[in-house]
Amino acid sequence: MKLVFATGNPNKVMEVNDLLGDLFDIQSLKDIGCQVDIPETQATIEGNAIQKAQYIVDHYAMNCFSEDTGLEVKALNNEPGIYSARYAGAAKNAEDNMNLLLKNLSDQTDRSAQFRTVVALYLNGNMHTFEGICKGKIIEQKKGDHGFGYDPIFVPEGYEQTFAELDKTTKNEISHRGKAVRKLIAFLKENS
Ligand code: ITT
Repeated sequence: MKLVFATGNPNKVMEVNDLLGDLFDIQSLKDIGCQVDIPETQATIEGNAIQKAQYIVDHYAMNCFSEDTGLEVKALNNEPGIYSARYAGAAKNAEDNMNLLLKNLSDQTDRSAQFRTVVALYLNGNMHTFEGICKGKIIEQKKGDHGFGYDPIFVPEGYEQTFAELDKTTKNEISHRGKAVRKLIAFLKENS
């Protein structure tokens, strides 16, 4: 089955491709000639995921999926949340985002946080969503060089290492994205 993955983030593509393997024929935005930075203007992670998939439906009329992810930090009222990519500004710079988060958390003792992913799948006329959550905490200094985004400052529950220190197989086993994508795969296997 042919499915477009509506993301401009190559790190997401790598992680999701590792999970999907050869099960489906995944097309990138580039493959379908879409060079737009798809708008994300909704107030929730779920709303943004649906908006990205709906964009492909409206402009290309193809089955597709997208995902939106936010880092929700308890002591910061669940921020950066929907602003995770552009927390420190429109440049979407991961180092700047982490530095700002560490600064905003510097006087907080509760450093608990979670990543939340919502995958939105548009399949044959219907939209479906799948959620994955990974709980953990924000540490005080960056560690590791795997992964992307906030991985160097996030330690998942039950582990001592950050996502950026863990190998990609372990991250996919326990991560927000891994959990949401495994629900997507189960649904697709039953419905295609
Ligand atoms: P698309 O919207 O094109 O898919 P994006 O990078 O803009 O790509 P999001 O809107 O979902 O993606 O932004 C989420 C941001 O949160 C992302 O840019 C990273 O900075 C961060 N993020 C997402 N998943 C992450 C992960 O697994 N580990 C660390 N940081 C992550």
